[in-house]
Amino acid sequence: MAYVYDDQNVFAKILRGEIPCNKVLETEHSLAFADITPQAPVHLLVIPKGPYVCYAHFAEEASDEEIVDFTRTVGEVCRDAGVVEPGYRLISNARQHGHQEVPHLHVHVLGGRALGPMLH
Ligand code: DGP
Repeated sequence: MAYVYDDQNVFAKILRGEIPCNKVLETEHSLAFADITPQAPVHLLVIPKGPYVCYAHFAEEASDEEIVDFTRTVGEVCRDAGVVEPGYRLISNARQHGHQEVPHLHVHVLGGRALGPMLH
């Protein structure tokens, strides 16, 4: 599938330093920061630095090094945020039916309260 990446999306601007973010962790290939509209006491976003629209795009085109870095960063963010126990939720909304608002792959890390059943 041909993925089209819009480099004017807000996370691309954060990566270029054009708009600020509350950074919690940065690695060679990934960045984690606080969501601007938190839905839970812990609501962080983890993004790869590369120009990937969604998870399927990332899995198809990213290098093994980027994928390992991103996967480990998500885990490290959960650990550092203190949500591994009693638990957390990872969400990655993708494209139209997934209600993705920012077209740069991101994983939401939610925790700090009981989250209830899965979304609609
Ligand atoms: P979604 O694409 O629907 O999975 O969610 C995008 C999330 O990005 C949403 O929870 C709000 C967050 N967000 C949007 N704009 C900004 C921003 O400028 N800074 C930060 N930190 N988060 C943002």
